[in-house]
Amino acid sequence: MRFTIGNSTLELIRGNIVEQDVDVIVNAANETLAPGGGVSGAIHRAAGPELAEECARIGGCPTGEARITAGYRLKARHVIHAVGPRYSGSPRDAELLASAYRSSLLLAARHGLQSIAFPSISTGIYGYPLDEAAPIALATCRDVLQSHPEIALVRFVLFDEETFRSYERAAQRIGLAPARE
Ligand code: AR6
Repeated sequence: MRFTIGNSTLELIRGNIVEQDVDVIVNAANETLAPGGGVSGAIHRAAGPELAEECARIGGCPTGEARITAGYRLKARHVIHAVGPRYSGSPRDAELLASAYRSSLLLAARHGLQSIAFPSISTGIYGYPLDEAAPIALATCRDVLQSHPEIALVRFVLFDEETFRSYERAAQRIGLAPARE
């Protein structure tokens, strides 16, 4: 599914983020930036050990922020490591989740990167309920794209059918405009 936001496109697909041929893929990282399980494990395995070495040199990233590295053996030239919140049920969760997406997009814009692929941050091991996380993810991207038209493409790469459907419903709920084919 594709949506138009100003001059940019926001896309929802089912798939594996490590295979994406975009300028930058986003990793759902933790504060230490050490490779973990989930999407982070998959990205680190595909990129090779140099990725963990560069992450170790950076030395960590607070929740709600993001850091950029090279992509090594990935098709993507860069990886942005975004740290989403562990779900706690407090109102701060939503702020931190939005901040993880916003920080990633602003970092991409600052580096002149025009296409970016996101996983569904925090909705796996970090336990964020999908139907709460999806509208926050999409609305935050819509808001940033409105002031950063130089980012041409934001693609959400959703691993399983349940996640994909939740993002589809969220896109409808927040009223994203379907792209004309
Ligand atoms: N491509 C796209 N999405 C994927 C892939 C993939 N290859 N593999 C898993 N997902 P999670 P979190 C989906 O747990 O909740 C790590 O250990 C997955 O189905 O990877 O932010 C980190 O180091 C889910 O929808 O990230 C942290 O410690 C989504 O990606 C912690 O987990 C996110 O699930 C972060 O937890």
